[in-house]
Amino acid sequence: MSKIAVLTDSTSYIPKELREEHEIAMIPLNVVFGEEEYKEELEITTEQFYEEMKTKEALPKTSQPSVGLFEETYAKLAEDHDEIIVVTLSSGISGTYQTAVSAANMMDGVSIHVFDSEISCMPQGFFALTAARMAREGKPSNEILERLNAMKTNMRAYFMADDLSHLHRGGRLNGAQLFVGSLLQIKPVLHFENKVIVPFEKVRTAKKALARIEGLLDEDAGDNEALDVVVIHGNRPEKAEEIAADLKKKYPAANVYISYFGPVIGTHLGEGSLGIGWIKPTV
Ligand code: MYR
Repeated sequence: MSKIAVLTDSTSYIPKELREEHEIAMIPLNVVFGEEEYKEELEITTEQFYEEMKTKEALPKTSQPSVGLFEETYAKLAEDHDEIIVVTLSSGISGTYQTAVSAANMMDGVSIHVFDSEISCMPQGFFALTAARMAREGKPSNEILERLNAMKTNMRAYFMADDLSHLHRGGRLNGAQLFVGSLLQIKPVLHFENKVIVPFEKVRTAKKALARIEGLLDEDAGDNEALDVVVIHGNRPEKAEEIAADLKKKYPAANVYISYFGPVIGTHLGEGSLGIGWIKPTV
């Protein structure tokens, strides 16, 4: 039986204990303040990042892992695995997927499958967790990849940024011409379409945006309560706890997780952002 490792990039923000429990390897993206580059999770924590964002003059930037770091990580995993499944954030918002593929093409003696999650954050993590569970059950890589592809149909994530200018500045907001002149006054509900971020609906206040996202979850959940749901926050742990507690009451059979927008995604969404992601069981 082929031994399969699962590797994901840091932007899946799977809480550390859960990631370690499932033996998912992680490769970090970088956040850059002026001349200083930090590997997120390893060299800068999420708390430190939001603190620095408030105090540093230069706004942060982000960068993908280098080909060299991918090669090193693959080589290490290849010491005790025959195959590697790599789950990356959407290729529409980062070059990470392409770099993972280029590095994979340079490796011999290990079979590497790079999967573009077409999303990011903990919804990306749901793909990695499924791959890890199936690998542990001894499923072959083709079956795992088939399941991951099927999951894409059922994956949903809606989010909002408290200050849209970060997304705009980083060039990751498509369809923003709809909002020219009012970027700071509106709180549109955002989502991924064809791998990129687009506004889903124009909403004026954060309260209405959150209510709309919860409404979308409600419509989609129907009677099917066995969902995996995640509340994702940009340095708003209390608010996330409050939303998660409400969701647990509403959907008692659901697995409700709390995750966060870490440094790299926080650079593009800014502090105060909120999102909810979910996936229905996929057969
Ligand atoms: C890079 O420099 O390669 C990383 C670029 C990351 C762009 C992030 C844009 C915001 C993504 C929001 C995801 C929300 C998912 C629920």
